Amino acid sequence: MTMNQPSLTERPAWQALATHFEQIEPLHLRQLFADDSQRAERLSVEAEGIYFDYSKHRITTETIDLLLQLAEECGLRERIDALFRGEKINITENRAVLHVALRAPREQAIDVDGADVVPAVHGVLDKMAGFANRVREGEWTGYTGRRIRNVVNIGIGGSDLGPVLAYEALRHYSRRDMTFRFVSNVDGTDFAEATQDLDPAETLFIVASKTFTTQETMTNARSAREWTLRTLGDEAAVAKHFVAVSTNAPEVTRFGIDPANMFIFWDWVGGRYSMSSAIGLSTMIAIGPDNFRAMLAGFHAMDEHFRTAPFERNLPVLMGLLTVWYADFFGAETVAVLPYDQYLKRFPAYLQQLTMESNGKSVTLDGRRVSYETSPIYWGEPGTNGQHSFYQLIHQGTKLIPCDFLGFSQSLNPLGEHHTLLMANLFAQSEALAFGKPAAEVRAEGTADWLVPHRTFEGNRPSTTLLADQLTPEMLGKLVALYEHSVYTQGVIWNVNPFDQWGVELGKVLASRIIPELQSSDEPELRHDGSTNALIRRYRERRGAAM
Ligand code: G6Q
Repeated sequence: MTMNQPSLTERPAWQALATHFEQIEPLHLRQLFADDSQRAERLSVEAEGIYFDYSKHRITTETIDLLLQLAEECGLRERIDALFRGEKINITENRAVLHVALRAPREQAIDVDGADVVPAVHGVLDKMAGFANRVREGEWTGYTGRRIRNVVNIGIGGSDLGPVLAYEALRHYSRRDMTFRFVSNVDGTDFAEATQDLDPAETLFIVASKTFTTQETMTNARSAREWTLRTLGDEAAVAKHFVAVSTNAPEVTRFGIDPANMFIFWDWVGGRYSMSSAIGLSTMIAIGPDNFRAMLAGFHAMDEHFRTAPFERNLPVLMGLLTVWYADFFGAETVAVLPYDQYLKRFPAYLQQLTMESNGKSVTLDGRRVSYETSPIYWGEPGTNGQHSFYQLIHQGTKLIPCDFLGFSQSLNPLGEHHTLLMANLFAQSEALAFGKPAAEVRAEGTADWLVPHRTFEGNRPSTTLLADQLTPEMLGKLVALYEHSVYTQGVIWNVNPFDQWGVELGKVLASRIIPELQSSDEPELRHDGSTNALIRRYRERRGAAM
């Protein structure tokens, strides 16, 4: 299915796009809108409660037709079906990729190696719900009988960023009488600051790790156990204050966590695709099982949209293809994600892992070096803060940065005119980026000639606007699934494997070699390069130095 495909750049649609780009590149969005009074209607879609306006992109309907043709030539339809059928599309790890099964309704059947996985998914969800309710209602108590008031999720990467995003995004729906913290960094500061004001007798740790061998997570988990036992004294306290989310039962037991308090998931759930699995346990405790299920329903609705909607009205497909258009034809190196909602402040960080760990690849599925650009760099901050910081570069810098603006018609915290001002800023920014302010207009305002170039806005800077009614749990699920499937679409076009991450291995191996060199009391024999040797020596010399 994926092996020995023709190179992407040899495909007819790719070559047609290359020629077409020459015609599009000089066109200005001002002209494109002036020429077509229906452009906004023509180049916007509404699906699953999201109004997706892509009219402020440097495209025509012909661009979209060619991109859709490219998707067909790359077999996107077949590859989507392969994903949903549970085929082992993660070929370098010989695994199925079935995050969509995590949010499948009870009555659906999805087979992996001949067995339907949906009953097991719902079994875990039910177990999570039972546990979350007991904690929320104060029935699950700590070792001394006090109720749990603090939940600390210990995990990193995919076992951290999803829970953090979901907690922050859905804080409005969360238990306000409980404290939720997230520890990920092996830097002791992370653990120390997260726990310094917490009472161990009222604190539950969720150790979230698919492998249960991740150095950072296990180091933090051991420190958490010491921190707990320092106050509570008895090893038996561990069973009341620690639960695990993992695929590795033997390691969980070895750590001392009661297997009855382990919430499982499966090897067909990739870390960065795991926020709808048991990795979401902290989210479920925070927002409650009903809200969690509403979030899963949102994920599922977008999964179904991706699976069934015709490509020309398919949000993840359009989003993915536009990303390819800018990365490969305009040479845009980044995408800015700009949520006009404070609750989505961690969405850019979440998307950085989802997009860049997935498609930050330079080798095709059949092992050839790509001859085109793959994943752009994703970055961003919530509006309007970004406006007073880096937007200058987006408006007047030398780089082309396609932007995703996200906003909601209704605020969860209506407060005077705040929401009107917030949304006015969103609409103004995409308008300013697209249409700019020509020199003639600046001059006509009486600006001195020498100042005109400085105050001119070229415009023609592309953006998508995603507008929904309200940030509900369901909508969060839809938004995350939208980006997940957009990433898959990109991966299919680029013919890379979005589901492995070999690029994180080398650093781990080298760190494990360096650890004993830093620990050793004798001067170790260093066999690194000159720079690394000198850094290690200096660290060893200076770490004990008086301040
Ligand atoms: C995600 C990656 C990675 C992973 C972490 C944590 O797709 O695989 O970010 O989630 O390395 O791994 P564990 O859950 O096994 O601790």
